[in-house]
Amino acid sequence: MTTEEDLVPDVDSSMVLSDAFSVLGRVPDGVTEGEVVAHLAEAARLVRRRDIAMVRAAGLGHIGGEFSVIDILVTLYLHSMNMSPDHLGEPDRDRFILSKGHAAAALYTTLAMAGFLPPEQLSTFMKPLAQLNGHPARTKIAAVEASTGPLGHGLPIAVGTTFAGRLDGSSRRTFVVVGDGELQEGSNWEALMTAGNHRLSQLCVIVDRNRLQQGAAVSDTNDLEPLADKLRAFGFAVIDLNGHDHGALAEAFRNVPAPSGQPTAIIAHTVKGHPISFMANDVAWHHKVPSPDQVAQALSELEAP
Ligand SMILES: Cc1ncc(C[n+]2csc(CCOP(=O)(O)OP(=O)(O)O)c2C)c(N)n1
Ligand SMILES: [Mg+2]
Repeated sequence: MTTEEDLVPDVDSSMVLSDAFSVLGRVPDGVTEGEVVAHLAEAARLVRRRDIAMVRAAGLGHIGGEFSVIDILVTLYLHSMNMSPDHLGEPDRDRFILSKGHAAAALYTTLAMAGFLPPEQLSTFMKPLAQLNGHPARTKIAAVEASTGPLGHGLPIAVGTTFAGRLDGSSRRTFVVVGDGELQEGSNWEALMTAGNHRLSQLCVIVDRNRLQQGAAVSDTNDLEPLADKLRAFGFAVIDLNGHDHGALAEAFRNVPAPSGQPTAIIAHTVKGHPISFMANDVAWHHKVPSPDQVAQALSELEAP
């Protein structure tokens, strides 16, 4: 079995420059629900195109878990979160933490799509001394709230962040994305217990439920089911949805905080590697680097509809 240490970077720095990147920015106010979904779908398509080129150029990345989470990230940053590049210092703005920090390239590309990073900076991903490290660092990127990468830390930080908002008397919400394999870390369950007991209604935990972790299925490693029942027992209002459905995601995020006064948990059913035919649901693509032919095929599958 291939381990992380066995991977020798196959760097192809010309790759990233060959693919154009248009910054679509936030969904404009006052548009129809259909226009919201169309804007987010186009942004997600462009983010995936850039992401695959970045992973090819850097010779490293976690493309499977990036492609499973991109629709969630794009919906949050371009539509649902009360957060804009010009007002990062605004105390009442929403907060976001990518606990599954290995999907960093997806976060950076989404930040660029939303105007939080200059798009030119994307070509520095994983380069020596670059700010765009393999895992996000809050000391290097203004829009990054917490440094993540070691699994099991982002959700506990998000609980603290939400508590701080309550103490500040702020209406801000904190969104955190955890991987399903990541949920095997015990620290998450301490954090979930705290959030439920204290009814941290401004917290929204999104589980990227792609059913795969590194090298194996979650169910074959340390199963999470019945996950929704567990989260309910910990005091959460639980929503199950398709994590690639921008409309369903936008509606779920709009309903945070839940009227019940509980924290929200969204189990976002996703497909690792979505929507690429040869990557989808294949555990090998957790951190495999595509060959030039595979990049070409993926880009052709990601042509405009
Ligand atoms: C504490 C810790 N242990 C191991 C790793 C190595 N690692 C990186 S990603 C990953 C699998 C994570 O699976 P999951 O949370 O399901 O992520 P996704 O499927 O969304 O990529 C592992 C074991 C790590 N980053 N941190
Ligand atoms: Mg997973």
